[in-house]
Amino acid sequence: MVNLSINGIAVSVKEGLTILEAAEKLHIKIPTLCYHKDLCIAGNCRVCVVEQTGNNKLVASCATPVSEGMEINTNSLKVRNCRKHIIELLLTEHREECTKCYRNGHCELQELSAEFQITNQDFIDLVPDKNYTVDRISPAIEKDDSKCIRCQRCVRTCAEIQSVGAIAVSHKGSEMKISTFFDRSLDEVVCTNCGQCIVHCPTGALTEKSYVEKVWDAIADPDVHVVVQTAPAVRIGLGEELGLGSGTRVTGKMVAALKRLGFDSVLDTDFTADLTIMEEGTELLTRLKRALVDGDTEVALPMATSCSPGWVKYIEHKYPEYLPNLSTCKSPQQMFGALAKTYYAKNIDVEPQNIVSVSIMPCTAKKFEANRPEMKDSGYKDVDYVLTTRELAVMIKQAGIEFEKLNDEHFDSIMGVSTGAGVIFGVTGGVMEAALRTAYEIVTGREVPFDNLEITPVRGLAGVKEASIQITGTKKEWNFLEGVELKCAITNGLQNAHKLMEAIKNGERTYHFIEIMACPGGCLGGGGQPFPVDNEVRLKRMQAIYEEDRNLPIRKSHENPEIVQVYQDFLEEPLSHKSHKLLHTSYVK
Ligand code: HC0
Repeated sequence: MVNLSINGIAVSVKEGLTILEAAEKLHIKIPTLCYHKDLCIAGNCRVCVVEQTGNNKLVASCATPVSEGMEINTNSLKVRNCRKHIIELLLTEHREECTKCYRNGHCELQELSAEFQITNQDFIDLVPDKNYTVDRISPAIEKDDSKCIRCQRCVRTCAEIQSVGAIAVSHKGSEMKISTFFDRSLDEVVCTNCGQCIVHCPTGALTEKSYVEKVWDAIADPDVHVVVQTAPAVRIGLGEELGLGSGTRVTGKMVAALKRLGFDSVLDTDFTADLTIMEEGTELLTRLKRALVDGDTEVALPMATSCSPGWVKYIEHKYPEYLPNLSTCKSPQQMFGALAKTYYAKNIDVEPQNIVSVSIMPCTAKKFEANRPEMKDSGYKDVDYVLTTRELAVMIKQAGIEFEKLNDEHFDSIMGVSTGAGVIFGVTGGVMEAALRTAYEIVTGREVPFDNLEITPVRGLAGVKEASIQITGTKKEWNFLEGVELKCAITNGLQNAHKLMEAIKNGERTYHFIEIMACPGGCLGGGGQPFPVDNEVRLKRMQAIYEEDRNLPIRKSHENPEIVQVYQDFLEEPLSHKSHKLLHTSYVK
């Protein structure tokens, strides 16, 4: 242990901690900008300076380890003046259009300048003299260099968490900027649209492309029927964005709010998550049969999940030779879109061209996915507009809805009933767990032999998880699986996906089925979820998802009555001709 004093208070902390972390133990808050718990230390903004009494040195508290006998002052006159000047200097390079900025009210720089009462400008404003780039080409992410304070949180996120490297530092000194390959648009480089740069950016330099106005226009149009679907992780993120605390479950209030906003049908992506289990599970069993019975050496195993559009883009860029391993299933968002303009349209007797299909997602890559050329199998654009959890919160506030006072309401039917298996899609390991709940019962004809249906090896925030299931007592038609040890792996965050893919490529690991989600923690940690985020927040959201599952009356996809109905009335059976046309696709880079 190391003994030191901070602001005259003695504290004893573990060796290796930084001054910032030691101060946290005393509940002393030191302001930060470039620092983020998810990322390696950069120490480049210096906002966290503190004074080391004795030698009167100013040091960056995020980057300085504690040492025995250290005496630190976090609030001396020298510290306050220095911090204030740093903030003022950052503001000279930052286009201050707070009232017009997407991050107005959620900007860390704005918060600091309010705290330090920066009311005058002692330094020359550099913004008008600089030739800043504003990139609005991508359907998912906008990058405005005039708001950038060069803290490099986005660069570290893209490299460390996602192993993508779409953005990097270019130039030096006052010319230094955050750029892309040859300064091209994010739409033209290896960006996966995951939006992790957005949730880690302290200002409005990186934001999602907003479609809020388009959706308001559609709602106001009497000639169209606006259908909305809500992703699993939105129901445990929306309350947080509206001030209810991390991990608050607000499914019923969310539905009530969507109805008050004027959506004509309020439906659930979790319904098509259940449908994905039927289609993807059947696809996996078909692949296994081809490999194990027919001896087909061409069959691509392990089969990989395909519902995370950030992961799909990653595999296209980084491992194109593994594209055949991707399940051919579209994501639940896109399955929903294709059904909304076919099955659902017919059911409510509305012409598909008069349906506007909106989805609320915790994810920015879903905006990109909806715009992919592959996603028009209904004959129309399957999903017209994608809003993030944050954008939905904006609409709720604009409409003057007192969210916390709303009474719970139910999703409309059909395509509004879902199961616990559908909801756990929103957490890393959830697709795997949902698939195993169903596959086991189909193959053996017996109830899943796990307490409470909870398959714990696939749960948790670890980067790479493995599970294997010994299949015994199969039904006659599945006896080729008797005794087979089904090997699975689960990852979250693209850096972990990279590790897993390398292990597979090098022959170090073999699996039958892998689940990969692009964002840390899975969709609950998506790029469209509330700021700020770290593992503590992700854990609360994860517990909320599992609580949601435990509280649902049906917890296995194949038992969803609306899934049974959609096959009876429309799709016939998993992997049918109609399913193939509407629910499956292939990605060619
Ligand atoms: Fe997800 Fe999804 S679970 S990707 O993370 O599979 O975004 O929440 O909506 O589509 O269902 C995100 C979340 C979804 C889809 C579902 C899947």
